[in-house]
Amino acid sequence: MLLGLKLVKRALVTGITGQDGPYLARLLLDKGYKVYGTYRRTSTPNFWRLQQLGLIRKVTLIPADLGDMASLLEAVTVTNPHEIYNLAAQSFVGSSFDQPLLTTEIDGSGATRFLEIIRHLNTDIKFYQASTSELYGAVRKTPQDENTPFMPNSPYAAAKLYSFHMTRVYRKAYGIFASNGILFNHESPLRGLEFVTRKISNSVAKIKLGLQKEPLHLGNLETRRDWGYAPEYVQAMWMMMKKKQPDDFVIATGETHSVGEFAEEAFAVAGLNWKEHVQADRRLLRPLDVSHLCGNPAKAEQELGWKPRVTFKKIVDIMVKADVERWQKYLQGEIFPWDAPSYSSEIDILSRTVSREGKPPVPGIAKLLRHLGKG
Ligand code: NAP
Ligand code: F7E
Repeated sequence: MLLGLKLVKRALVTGITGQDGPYLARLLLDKGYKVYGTYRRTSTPNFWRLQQLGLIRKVTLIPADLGDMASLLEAVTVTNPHEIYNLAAQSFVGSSFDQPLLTTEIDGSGATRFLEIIRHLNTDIKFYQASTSELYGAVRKTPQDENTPFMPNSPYAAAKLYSFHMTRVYRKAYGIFASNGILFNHESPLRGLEFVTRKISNSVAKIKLGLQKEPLHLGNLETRRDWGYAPEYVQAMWMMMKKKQPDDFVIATGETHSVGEFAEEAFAVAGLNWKEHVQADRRLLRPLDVSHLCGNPAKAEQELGWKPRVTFKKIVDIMVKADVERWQKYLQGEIFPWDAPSYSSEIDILSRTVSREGKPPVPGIAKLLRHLGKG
């Protein structure tokens, strides 16, 4: 407080168009922050998530690319933030095998660009780095915590290992408030369609509604992940920035499930047997994968007071119901912000099924919605 005026905190969130960015922006707005978010210039704008959460007019958007130092310097200078949340990344592990150098440039060097800007411009700016459970890679110990050795198994993880250490190095060397959140997989209806959970929930919805006849092709069904709920995980990011001292924290649920179990549960939510609809496809296997992740969030519980509440079954339920609802709205001719129309895999269905009369063209939809508690 200064002369009775409350200081409005300013946060700069990179990657505001991704899954986590809008949830974090919503949380920060609720806490009274002025929120700036960076986005990349693309030929087709990608603001559906911000629109879906009703945030597009509440945040100030700044064009910037993590590969372009000038744009980052401009973003920090113009916004003069108290806190930077660096969420932007080429975050799809599969693509990192196809684009290892781009991934290194963005996910590795991107953080260093910000840290250098902070070092030269204003060392009071707090920095959050989106680190990841992928760092554990060829896991040495289960469950994984802040002391478990890292052994990356992908170009993505190797790039994130560099940014993890640079965040730590700038903290130690220059006294910058720079923290790593080592977040395990976290999901939501805003997850990108290429990630396995959303790929499954979207297919379950289409199969249930009769929009997809062919089986769902998946790669490694045995691989295990510790899946949490994204809106809760962004709270942990903010809590890390509130600490007196910067530090690194594992954010996880402590529960682990296989991809097969996720699929089984997701089909069950729609009253379907996954064995009848899922086909293992060797072409979807990665050159190298991470087989077993399970995090220990004890430090976050003790030092941040953060605890996961939404776990596996509930997350699957939320995601399947959200996708069923979207397809159903679409079938009824509603227009709403959504990602499916931008994906080549969905285009055939979209052009086949437009309901001009505003009636569900798929029989049995009312029954399904009752089953899901939506009708
Ligand atoms: P996401 O949905 O893939 O979003 C990534 C964001 O980064 C998007 O806004 C994307 O913009 C932006 N971006 C990509 N390349 C960029 C570039 N060159 N310059 C500027 N922006 C760029 O990822 P997320 O799930 O929200 O994850 C947020 C962060 O946490 C990422 O760093 C990810 O690696 C990390 N992480 C995620 C998880 C998880 O389970 N979700 C777990 C651990 C760590 P466009 O919309 O234009 O593509
Ligand atoms: O894969 C297997 C796949 O792509 C999970 C990112 O947010 O979390 C995410 O990375 C597992 C892998 O996420 C398919 O091989 C099987 O073992 O959903 P995913 P990810 O690779 O765990 C971490 C924490 C991040 O930091 C990342 O940014 O599922 N899997 N079949 C499949 N995966 C995909 N995508 N598609 C399949 O058909």
